[in-house]
Amino acid sequence: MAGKGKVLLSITGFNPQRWYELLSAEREVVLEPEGAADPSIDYAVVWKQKPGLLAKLPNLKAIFSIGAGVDHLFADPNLPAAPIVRVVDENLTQHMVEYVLWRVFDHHRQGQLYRAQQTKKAWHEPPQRPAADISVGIMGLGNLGRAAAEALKAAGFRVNGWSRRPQEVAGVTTFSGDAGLVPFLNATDILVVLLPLTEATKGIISYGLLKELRRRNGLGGAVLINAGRGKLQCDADILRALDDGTLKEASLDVFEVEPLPKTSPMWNHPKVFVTPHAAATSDPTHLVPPMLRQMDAFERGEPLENIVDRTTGY
Ligand code: NDP
Ligand code: OXD
Repeated sequence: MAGKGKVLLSITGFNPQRWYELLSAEREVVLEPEGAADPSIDYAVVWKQKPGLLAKLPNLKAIFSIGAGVDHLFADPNLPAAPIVRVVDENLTQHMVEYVLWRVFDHHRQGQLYRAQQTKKAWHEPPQRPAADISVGIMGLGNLGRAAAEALKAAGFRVNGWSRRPQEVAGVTTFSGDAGLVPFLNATDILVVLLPLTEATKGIISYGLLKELRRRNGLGGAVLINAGRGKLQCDADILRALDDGTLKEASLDVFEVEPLPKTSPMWNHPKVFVTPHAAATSDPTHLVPPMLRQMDAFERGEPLENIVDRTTGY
């Protein structure tokens, strides 16, 4: 470990033990609340760190988010200027692709209806449509959105994608920017949200946006799947859209407030499928080795990879 930079580990909301064990196999690691203002700390590995914590580290060289999203970092008004590295990893991407395929297929194959029928012991076969009749639209064509789009295409769906800048994905109809949003929604039956939370995307999933989705397919209504961030959506708008038929169903992995309060009507809503921000869990077994490799490379003078652009916030 001699000559290797020291790491501060600060994880809020779940157990840091495994991260600690894997990081400390190769480097000296201090677990917050130890390490406050320690001048010998070079790197911070964080999830929802306490505001102001990182600004007190005088020699911080890089910040590693243990997730793909970095809005948790920007929630700190005193975030220091050190480069931020986010997760881009095959294992995390595979988890997200599985979640998206699972939820799209469940809505497409009417899982909610069959679960309700089963409770009533009802033997009824509703009409079935092929995947090729359904357009799935993905908001966010980044690392996760692109992989989900490719998997959905391979599964037989028509796929649309929307991003900030124009993007190309083979076999996917792409739209971009403000001008592309309504045409994208008008061509989409099942909306999958894989956007980062930024100033520009906060609250984007509004009632008005959901109204623009297409409703002419064999699903009996439009569907929303959000695995991006909860603050992209307005929970009350989604409930309104479900209750007046603007939306047929929703699968929500993320919520404006997490954990989802016990009083939320989402829990018992017959048209909502809830998962607890579990679409793609960060697994330290897969994510620590590339972090350690990046620290080693950085100390050899090589550039860091997957750095967040502070001007766009993702
Ligand atoms: P990327 O940064 O790779 O991709 C982000 C995509 O969103 C890009 O296509 C980008 O456009 C697009 N985008 C950003 N801002 C806008 C905007 N204002 N208008 C239109 N498009 C926009 O992120 P990832 O794919 O790696 O991750 C996406 C998000 O998924 C994360 O930020 C995180 O919030 C969430 N996530 C959720 C998990 C869960 O378990 N629920 C797990 C992991 C991640 P462009 O291509 O033009 O840059
Ligand atoms: C992430 C997450 O951003 O787990 O990786 O939400």
